[in-house]
Amino acid sequence: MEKKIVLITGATSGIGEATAVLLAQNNYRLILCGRRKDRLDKLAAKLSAQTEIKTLSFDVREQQQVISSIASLPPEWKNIDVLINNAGNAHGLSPIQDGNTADWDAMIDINVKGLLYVSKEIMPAMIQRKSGHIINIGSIAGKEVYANGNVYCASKFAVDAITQGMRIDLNPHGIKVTGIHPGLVETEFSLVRFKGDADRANNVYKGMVPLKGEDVADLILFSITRPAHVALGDITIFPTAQASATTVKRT
Ligand code: NDP
Ligand code: 8X3
Repeated sequence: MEKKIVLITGATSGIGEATAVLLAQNNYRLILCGRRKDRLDKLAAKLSAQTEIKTLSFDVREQQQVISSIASLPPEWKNIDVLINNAGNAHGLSPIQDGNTADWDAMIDINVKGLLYVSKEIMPAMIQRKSGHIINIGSIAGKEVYANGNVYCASKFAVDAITQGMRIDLNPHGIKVTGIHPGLVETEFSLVRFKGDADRANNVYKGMVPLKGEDVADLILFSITRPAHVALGDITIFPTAQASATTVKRT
């Protein structure tokens, strides 16, 4: 059987990178995306012994970059079977009245509009072929609002709504849509949220064992390997120490 093609956004770090590594081991052809070209090149060099890799370096906020990058794929890479909308981050953690508008713009532009821009370029070919699978990485922050999470939570609630909307609108076209909503995963996420403050970032995972990117990658692999008639809808994944956005057992 022909190898499936998977496009992963945010493949330069964390959940996206772990997913790229796992899917390369499982015989998928990969299109790896992110802004940091040096990291994409390094990852492609590491994985190309296992599978065929393409890299696309673009900013999901810039619709023209998204359009031209995806249009630049050669014909043999255009039939994307699985789209993993993973690129995203939190920027800041403050009461809404103290929020930084540049952070608000970043979260809405990347987590929401970026996901839409990428999906818009990939859905038409899936619709034409009457098959495909879109995985949107939401968050527990898209299920529960927590103190100071305000706009990040709003962006992930939007991802949840878009995921549900995609599932309904793409249903006539035979396309699966899965929302994966992780709790605490130790990646570069907190370092980005706290603008490089490593002490503050490490504190998020203090006294508990968080998920690793690999744990979410496992779930993604499980989701895309179900039989044709089985579609996973929404899945929340927590570390064992976590029971809700704010209930975390720490030693
Ligand atoms: P990381 O910071 O480790 O990875 C974020 C990825 O997103 C990077 O590859 C980054 O690539 C990419 N990205 C960020 N901004 C842009 C942009 N403007 N254009 C293109 N790519 C971009 O974090 P995670 O792996 O943890 O995050 C992945 C997803 O998981 C996010 O959507 C996040 O919200 C979600 N999530 C994370 C949780 C956690 O606790 N870590 C929990 C729940 C959900 P580059 O900088 O090279 O562009
Ligand atoms: C990331 C999980 O709880 O830090 O989406 O918002 S949380």
